[in-house]
Amino acid sequence: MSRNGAKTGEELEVRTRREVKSPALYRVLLLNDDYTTMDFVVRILETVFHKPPAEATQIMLNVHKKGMAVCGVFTRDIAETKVSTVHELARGKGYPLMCIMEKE
Ligand code: TYC
Repeated sequence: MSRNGAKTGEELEVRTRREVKSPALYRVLLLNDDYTTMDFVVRILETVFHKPPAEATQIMLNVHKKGMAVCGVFTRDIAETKVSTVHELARGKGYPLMCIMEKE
């Protein structure tokens, strides 16, 4: 602190760097299974992840062939809500579809 009580340039710089730290990001992934229909997964990608139809179909096929695929990257609260929404919609239809999140 300087004599007049104001912060020095160095003190201001430290605070500024802490304030602009960006939030942690999480990948949300869909996992393949043998029971959930392809149409249902495409609908999830369109409605929950706001993917256009062609991209939703491509992501669904990647999950089907490779076992999993990323649907989007979000801050923690939003990623948690996406995972819960997918599970609620899937369980409501009796599908075992699994959705997980992992830190980027
Ligand atoms: N494998 C499923 C089927 O053949 C389709 C599917 C795709 C299931 C993606 C889940 O996350 C998934 N009906």
